[in-house]
Amino acid sequence: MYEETTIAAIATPPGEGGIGIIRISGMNAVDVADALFHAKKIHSFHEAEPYRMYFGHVEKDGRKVDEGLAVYMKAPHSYTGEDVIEIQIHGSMEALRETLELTLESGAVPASRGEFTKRAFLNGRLDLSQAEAVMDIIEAKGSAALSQAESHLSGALSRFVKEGRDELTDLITKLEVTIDYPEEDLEDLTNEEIGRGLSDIEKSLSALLKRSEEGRIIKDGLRTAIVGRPNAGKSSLLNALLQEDRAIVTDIPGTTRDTIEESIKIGGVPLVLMDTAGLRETDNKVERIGIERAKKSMEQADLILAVIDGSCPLEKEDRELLSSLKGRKAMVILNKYDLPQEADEEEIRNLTGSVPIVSISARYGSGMDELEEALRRLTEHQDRDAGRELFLTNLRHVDLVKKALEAVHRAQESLRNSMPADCITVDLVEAWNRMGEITGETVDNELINQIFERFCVGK
Ligand SMILES: Nc1nc2c(ncn2[C@@H]2O[C@H](COP(=O)(O)OP(=O)(O)OP(=O)(O)O)[C@@H](O)[C@H]2O)c(=O)[nH]1
Ligand SMILES: [Mg+2]
Repeated sequence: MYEETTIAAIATPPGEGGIGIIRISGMNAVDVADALFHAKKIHSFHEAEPYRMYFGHVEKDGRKVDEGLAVYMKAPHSYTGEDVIEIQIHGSMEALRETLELTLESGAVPASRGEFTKRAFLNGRLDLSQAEAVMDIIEAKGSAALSQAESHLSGALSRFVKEGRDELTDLITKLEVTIDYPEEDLEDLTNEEIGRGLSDIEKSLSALLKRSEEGRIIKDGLRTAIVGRPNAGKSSLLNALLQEDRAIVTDIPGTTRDTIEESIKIGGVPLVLMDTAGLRETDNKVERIGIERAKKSMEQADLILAVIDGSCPLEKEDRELLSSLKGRKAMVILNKYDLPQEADEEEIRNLTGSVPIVSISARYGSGMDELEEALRRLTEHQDRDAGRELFLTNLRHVDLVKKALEAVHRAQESLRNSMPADCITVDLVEAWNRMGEITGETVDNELINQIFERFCVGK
């Protein structure tokens, strides 16, 4: 067991709720709980049957604080791997605070952020990538992100890392043999095998990185910029998608100045919608800054919704915008469909290529179902793949896989140039170490602390 202290925290979020949970973990969890929770059927949790709920009450100086249930999870078969007791009382901040105070008076210390999960990691209950997945589950913003985090928690990423490292170990061992017995034929044979092995590892790491871009999107949301000329109806579109009056809509061109961000979900995919200032030439300083921001949002966007006022002929700014959509994930939204249409659809098609076009009336809400359907089609593979394939959703992991891949590339280069075996080995060991950092097999304490500081208290 790694720690001698017993920690306690309120595990449920602050605020009022039906139930609130106090979590206690450590060598003295049972004694701490005994000092404050009086179970009806037993005198002490030392007598308790593990994993069974006991009804009772929390008592402070002979006064009943609240009644509730408590469960004892015996080491090592608990979340942290230590003795854990969870006390469920009513979700009253006052009752929870008093109960937590009692645990501290009985010898527990307040848990720091993520300390329960950190103990689980240090006691070998979870590897580092699984511990991080716990955080990702808590923070998941959509069903795709959740299913990916669940798959990391159940060890999909750990298995990928283990297989990769096993293959690397295998290659390193083969190379060691050629170093020890440098007969020529042995080396030729081994080089061919090493080449194949390296290429397999290279392929699987590159494929994982490619999918990781998708991973970021399902986790943080598809950054979706709503852009177009002033008065095209961008803010009206935002409001229609959100089904609330979020952005100011007026008939004065140049109403929106600052970029407004709001999240919605289409299918299982979260979108971060950015309503932006209308694109035009202007002398107004504030508006100009807004337009700069609009352009920046557009550059950074994963998806562009180009709003065109269908009731007027296309203007210079429309044409510029439409031509910039080629090769990007985008959609043209012909707005004001309730008015006679003047914009030339044929020209729009010529300017944009294969970008889908949807006609709507943002003001009256017609065509919104078709728009949502089109958005779903654009984003559906993001949702579909999420359940099946392994993604990286964590930047730390992406960075480590990149570094491992670079090391593999260097090893391939050395092999091509017939460098001595130990030159290749150095890079393979580097790749092996980097992969190990994902699961926490080769990391230092400081990094571990940094990772767990991102957690919430009580987890
Ligand atoms: N008839 C009609 N009018 C619309 C429609 N959508 C928006 N409008 C009107 O067009 C005007 C401009 O709408 P906004 O949503 O503010 O346009 P915007 O693109 O955000 O404009 P800026 O913020 O100035 O860039 C308002 O008077 C809206 O009521 C529509 O579908 N039909
Ligand atoms: Mg606006």
